[in-house]
Amino acid sequence: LEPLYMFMVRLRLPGGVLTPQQWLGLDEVADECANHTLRLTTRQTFQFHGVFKNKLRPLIQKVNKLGIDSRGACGDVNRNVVSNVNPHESQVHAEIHRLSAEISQRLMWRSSAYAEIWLGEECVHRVGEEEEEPFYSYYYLPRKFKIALAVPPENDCDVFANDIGLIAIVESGEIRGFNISVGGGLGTTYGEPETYPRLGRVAGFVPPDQAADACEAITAIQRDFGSRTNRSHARFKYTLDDYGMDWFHEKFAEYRGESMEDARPYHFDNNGDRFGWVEGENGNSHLTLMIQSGRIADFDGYSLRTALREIARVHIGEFRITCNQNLVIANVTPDQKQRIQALVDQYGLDDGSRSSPMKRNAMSCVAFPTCGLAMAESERYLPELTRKLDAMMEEAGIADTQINVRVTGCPNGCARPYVAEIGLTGKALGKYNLYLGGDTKGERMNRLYRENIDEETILSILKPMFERFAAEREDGEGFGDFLVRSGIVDADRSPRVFHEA
Ligand code: SRM
Ligand code: SF4
Repeated sequence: LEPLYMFMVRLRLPGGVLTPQQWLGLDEVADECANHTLRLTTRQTFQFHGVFKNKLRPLIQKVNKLGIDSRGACGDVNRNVVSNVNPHESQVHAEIHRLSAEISQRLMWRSSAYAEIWLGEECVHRVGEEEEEPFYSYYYLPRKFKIALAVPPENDCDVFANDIGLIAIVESGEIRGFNISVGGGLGTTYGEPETYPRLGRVAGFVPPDQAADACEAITAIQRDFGSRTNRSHARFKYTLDDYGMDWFHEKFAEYRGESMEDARPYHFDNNGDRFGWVEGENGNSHLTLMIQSGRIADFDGYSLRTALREIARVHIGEFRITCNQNLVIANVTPDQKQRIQALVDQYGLDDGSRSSPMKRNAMSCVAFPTCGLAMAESERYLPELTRKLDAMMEEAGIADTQINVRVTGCPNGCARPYVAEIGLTGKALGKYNLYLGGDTKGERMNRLYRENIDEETILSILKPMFERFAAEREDGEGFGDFLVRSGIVDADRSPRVFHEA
């Protein structure tokens, strides 16, 4: 008798865009093959949880029929390419989405094993016959690899948390090219100070038609020089810190055949989402809904999954998943807007007006019960934590301030806690490390403030900080910026001090 194996399946969805028909198909898959929920991830795609072994093939086959796959969603390859949702600038977004798909395709492995194993297609290779894998060869990458595209002033994809970040330089509504940041990555291991989160650094600029080639060249540098002997040192961030940026520039010129140009000026405002309706330049409207922790289910008294299914049945535009685990009902024509709004009202969906700015921007990773690496609760803890923080912020008179809170169940950083103003990472059941002092733009990391503390201690640390912030903040100043300016949190962010409380 075989144990009852259960799996998580993650899809590839470059740029996080899907049609209402695809939504309805995935919604059915959640019932037929998984645990009746859909989970939006911090990398703009879906995860299915509770997939029993005998449902794996049917799931992948059904998803494949919808024109979606799970290729490269996990493994030592380039992962789901994420991008800014930015639907109001439709021309720029269309180009960004096209490029996300192109990069994803360019860095995709070619093996026919996927089709053979999961889709039941015939084996096209005989034993002993080599399959051609032009980019990855037989050794793939030393570790996972991540690429993001941002359109300033919005940094909703946390571009600097990625191995490669493309920052669009837009002039007169046209993309003139991309600044390229390299070496972002957040995972770290407790007790191993040689592992650390790191934000990507801007290395230069490339014209738009060279962006995909540049990504391929950079990924190839990591393929050839990333550590193959120490897995916890195998991300690109460590390769860059080992060899240095001058070396990187030399290698880039060698692999690409030409150097990068100097980086162009850009400015980020925020790494959150804009909630509610916005009108796009094409006259259509876009509605961003808050989906707590990205979990789509029919909860007690809140039929979120049913509501989104109803919307998908009438919607003729598309859905866009944000990197903050939220959902955009995009390209709603003027005559459809009322119909969609009626469903939002009927089901009490949160268009941002039903939650505080802190709560609607908060993120958590999955953690228990499905993540095998979790040390503490995260998704199941977030509602309670945000309720308590809301009450404290209300008391301090700062309820309408957006404070960026992110929780994870372990130090791997799946909800990007190290780029939050308040970051919690699980240490043990009910215990977290508290990180403070990130900004609201995804441009500055926080750093460890207190280690291994329970909720009571976390709240007792934050309460006087909220009060001081309320009394002393400057006009428009964020909580993280205040903590740094007032000296409560040190400004040094070098890897050397990151783990020091
Ligand atoms: Fe992650 C591993 C969930 C985004 C860093 N991540 C995992 C696994 C697969 C656990 C495992 O290996 O057994 C988690 C599955 C939990 C579950 O039960 O579903 C998991 N990661 C997630 C998601 C679903 C979090 C979420 O709540 O949305 C995100 C899925 C993204 C996607 O669609 O592809 C997710 N993971 C991230 C991010 C954020 C990002 O990419 O923007 C990071 C930090 C950025 C980075 O990569 O540096 C991240 N996940 C990790 C790491 C640490 C990597 C490292 O360099 O040390 C691991 C562990 C590992 O790879 O060994 C990990
Ligand atoms: Fe699991 Fe840790 Fe990622 Fe949370 S941060 S999903 S606990 S690996």
